[in-house]
Amino acid sequence: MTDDAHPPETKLTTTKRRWAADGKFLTGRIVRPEDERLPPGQHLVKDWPVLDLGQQPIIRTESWRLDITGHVEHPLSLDWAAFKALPQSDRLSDMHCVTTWSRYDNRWSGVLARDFLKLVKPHADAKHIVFQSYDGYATNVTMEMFSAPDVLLAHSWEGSPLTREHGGPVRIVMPQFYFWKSAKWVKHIAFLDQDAPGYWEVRGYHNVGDPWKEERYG
Ligand SMILES: Nc1nc2c(c(=O)[nH]1)N[C@H]1C(S)=C(S)[C@@H](COP(=O)(O)O)O[C@H]1N2
Ligand SMILES: [Mo]
Repeated sequence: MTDDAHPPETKLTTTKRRWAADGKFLTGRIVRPEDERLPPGQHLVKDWPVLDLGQQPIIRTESWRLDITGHVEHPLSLDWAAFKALPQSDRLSDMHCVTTWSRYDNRWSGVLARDFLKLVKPHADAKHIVFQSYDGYATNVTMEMFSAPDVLLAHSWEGSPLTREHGGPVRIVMPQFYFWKSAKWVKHIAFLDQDAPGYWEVRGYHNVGDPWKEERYG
């Protein structure tokens, strides 16, 4: 699928657009108590739900590529061996989905965004980033969001390779934001000097998505 493909509407995408239009799940409780781990309006799950546009692309590591373009000193096209040769790290973090489930203590392995940034060397004007995925999905973040110490380009979860349904071979993990910012099946990272809202951001979701501020819809 190409970057400008338009993923089809499904029952789930239609429902989520309606929830965004209606402001569903908003509690108005956006002051964070110091010892609170669960963001407002969220509930804890032990299993790990699968959410996507209904198409789970099959990408073998042999044909996988990750392209880095835009305002960077070192544009790259990484193959699997090159990606696995980058510095590897682990991070433990919680995930929060805008549909109200949260899951604690997920151990991710992969390349830290901070190490990745040292490699590509973004220009000073690269304040925005868009992740594009093999299923036609896209989501936008700022350089500041991506530079957080817990952000990864993850290839494993709990010590095993990410399954296809959860975005393998490689997905983004941005634990401080609702998980629609954590692009599964990532294939292209574009560094931009202006914002470019992604799939959900143009369909009623918030542009930032901080769960502690209930930034569900925008
Ligand atoms: N490529 C791609 N990434 C995606 C999505 C998608 O549809 N396509 N859905 C997002 C949403 S809305 C959520 S909640 C999480 C879900 O990740 P999971 O299926 O591993 O739980 O993936 C995010 N990343
Ligand atoms: Mo989501």
